[in-house]
Amino acid sequence: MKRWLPLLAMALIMLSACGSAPASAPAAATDSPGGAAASGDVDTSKLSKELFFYNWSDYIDPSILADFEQEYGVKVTLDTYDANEDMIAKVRAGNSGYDIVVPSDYAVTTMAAEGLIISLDKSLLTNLSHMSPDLLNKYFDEGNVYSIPYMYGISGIAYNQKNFPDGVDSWSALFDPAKIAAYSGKFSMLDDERESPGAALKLLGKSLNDTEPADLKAAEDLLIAQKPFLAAYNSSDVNRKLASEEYVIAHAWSGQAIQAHNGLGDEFSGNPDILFTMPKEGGMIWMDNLAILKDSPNAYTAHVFINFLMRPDIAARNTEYIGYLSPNKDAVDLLSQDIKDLYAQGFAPDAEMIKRLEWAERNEKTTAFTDVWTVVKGE
Ligand code: N2P
Repeated sequence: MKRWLPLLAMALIMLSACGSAPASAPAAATDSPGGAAASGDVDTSKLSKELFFYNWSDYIDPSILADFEQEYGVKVTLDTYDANEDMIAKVRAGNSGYDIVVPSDYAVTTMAAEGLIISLDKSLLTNLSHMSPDLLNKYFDEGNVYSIPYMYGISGIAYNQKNFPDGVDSWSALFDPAKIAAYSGKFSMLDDERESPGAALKLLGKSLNDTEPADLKAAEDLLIAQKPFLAAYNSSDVNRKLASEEYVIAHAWSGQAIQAHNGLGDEFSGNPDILFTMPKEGGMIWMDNLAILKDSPNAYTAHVFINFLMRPDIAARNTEYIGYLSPNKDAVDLLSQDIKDLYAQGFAPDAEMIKRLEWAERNEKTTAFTDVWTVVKGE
């Protein structure tokens, strides 16, 4: 188990070797001798009273917002979403009132191309030096011009080991009518136009970025055949429904599975029978990133908040709470043995698993996923 961290580091280096520019030197700390001592280099006179954070659900330890308020006197209002497309639609409409959003990799590309997010002021992001170089400069935002890694994770299958004593090893556990008939109404798929079509494409032995019409049609057919057996498309409380045993198996994000296993703060208690696996056909790896909106009224304060989230003690506490993976190397050093053990049990990729993982890309053809999803959801 102690071998997990070096393996993961090695795997990430392998991943970054294909497709990423070399990491740039971390931003130097700003030199401001006259800066307010209590809060590092922060000019407290420039802070707003409030900050509006639009983040995925169950994706931050609430005590961190309280700590930021206590330290800087800024009240953070949190609203949540469960899909990149929902968040982007709200922001695109204008005047969302939000300062900070958390797009995944391919969604950073979309938002930057549409001018929805600003170039970050790196002189305010002194804690960039704590980030893992292999997780900066990724294909979706080379140079991290628009975004800073928040958390990363993988999309696989969470299941209750009481119902699956021999484990689960294939996406067929969620698609094969001969299997899913036995747990009809007790399983869910992620409510996400890239995730669920992506899982169907993996079962077909294809790339989750495949936009060949015949392959997309085959994926669509699999999803339509699955639909009568599903309890729901669910990205929002699959963690709770696995923990309560309303579901016996589900397509889930790795952190949702850890939350189902461990519980989530005061929100709900965990169920140690919930385990997580990456099917042999492979699946998605992704990273969610902090970005500041073009129409953010509080951009200075938003930078201060992002820098706060990169403080290793804060990032480590957040990671322990939500169970995803931290792109902050100095936070990883602070993690408990308990969470490292879960990572080693399959809730995080090791060098072997990483070979089966793919990142979602955005290009002129990937709008086809919206069409597939519209058809499937409309059935
Ligand atoms: C947390 C959402 C994880 C984000 N509920 C998946 N990209």
